[in-house]
Amino acid sequence: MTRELRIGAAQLGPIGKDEPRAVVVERLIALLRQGADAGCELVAFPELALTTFFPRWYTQDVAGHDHYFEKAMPGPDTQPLFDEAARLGVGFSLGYAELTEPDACGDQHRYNATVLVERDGSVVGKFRKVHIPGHEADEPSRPFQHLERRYFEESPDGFPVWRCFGGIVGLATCNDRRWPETYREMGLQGVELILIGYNTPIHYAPDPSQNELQGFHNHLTMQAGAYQNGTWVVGVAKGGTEEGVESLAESCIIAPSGQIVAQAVTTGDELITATADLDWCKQYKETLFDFARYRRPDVYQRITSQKGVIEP
Ligand code: ING
Repeated sequence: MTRELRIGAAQLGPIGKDEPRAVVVERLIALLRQGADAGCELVAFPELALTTFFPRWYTQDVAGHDHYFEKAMPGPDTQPLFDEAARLGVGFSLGYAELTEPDACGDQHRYNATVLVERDGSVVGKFRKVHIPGHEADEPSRPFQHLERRYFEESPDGFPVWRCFGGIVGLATCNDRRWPETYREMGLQGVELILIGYNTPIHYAPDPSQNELQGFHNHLTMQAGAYQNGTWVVGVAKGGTEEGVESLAESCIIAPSGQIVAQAVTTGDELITATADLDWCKQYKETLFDFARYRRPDVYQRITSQKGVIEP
């Protein structure tokens, strides 16, 4: 008996800077219902799925974007999504901007977070984005900014994985997908399904030659991560032209073989689905990528101990 999990990737089109959360949540619920109709048990939503991608704008005060942050998850605006998910018996992952309660020092922290919710509406866990791209200071000469490093702290937590939905599930966010460590950190924990939301502008100001390769790099990184760790990977976009910024769509579901088994064909709200055979993971984890048998951390450490290039 194989462990099959019906999964969905709920791609979102643009969210306007003044779009009320209630309107966005209705869009999310519509996609969740489509997932339920398609037999999905788990639906992944994108990074920062409740609001526009606000790090594209500079504010003098870091708190200037706090109205885009959630102080609780679920909170009043998102409770309807949790309630409908429980009614439908469909779990989900949801990216959002997290503003924490003041800590012992009275400091509040801001993270680019994702919550994982089981089919009964209970919170399984929360992930905070590890690799924060972009820049910290105002760069008004850019056609649009990427100030994630001004508005989000880097996660102190690393990459947890959870036993849920009949397998081992992990989370990552956007720029995390470009770093091989992301997948291997979870691969070493036996992950079988990684859910990754992203907001990726096509134009990359530091090197515009990458613009035309955004779609290639998007799939390249996730397909490699899936194959090299024997895991399913779901990449789900907020795409389309949002507040004048063209962002990559091309959401996809990738098998442990690295093959794309489902891909979005629009740049708007679109659900794609697949039946993930979680036991397919073993065909890679117990052969080519049997870490215990073939991986060599003892050697890797020795190379780094040489401290750089060996000169003639
Ligand atoms: N966005 C982008 C990402 O890593 C980026 C940042 C844009 C990197 C374009 C390279 C090119 O997909 C987020 N939100 O991390």
